[in-house]
Amino acid sequence: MIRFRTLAFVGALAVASLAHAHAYELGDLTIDHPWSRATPAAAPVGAGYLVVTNKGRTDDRLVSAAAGISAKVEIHEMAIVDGVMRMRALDQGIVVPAGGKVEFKPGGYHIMFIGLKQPIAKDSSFKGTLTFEKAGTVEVEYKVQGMGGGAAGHSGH
Ligand SMILES: [Cu+2]
Repeated sequence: MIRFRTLAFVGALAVASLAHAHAYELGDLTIDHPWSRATPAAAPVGAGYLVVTNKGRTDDRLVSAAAGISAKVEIHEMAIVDGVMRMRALDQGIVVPAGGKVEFKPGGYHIMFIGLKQPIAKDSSFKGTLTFEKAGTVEVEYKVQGMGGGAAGHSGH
């Protein structure tokens, strides 16, 4: 019986992780698993992460992002400048190379939500859009995970 219960548990985990994975197709682009982190009550900013894969033969470019949860949304990069981790807005967006991908992840590229209208709550989700130079605009849903390491990197704001 113990073996049976273990199998049932593993099965439930597999279903849960499938439900958690989500992806969006837009022309030659795939946008994988947009997610965000819960923020403390008074936090002015939050960040979004995802992976964009380009199956096409021409480069594309993420030119802008938007979301209803904040006054402003920017595309940011984290980099070490003079030994200090800083972030900067990428006004030209980010190229998604043909046959390649761009990962937005903690400590690297991220979508920055500036001027949050409400805290980003754990286990919730919110909608946003991503606009690419060639492929156009796609609506995505960011799934919110709990607070955790890496969030401190946003103290630079
Ligand atoms: Cu940022």
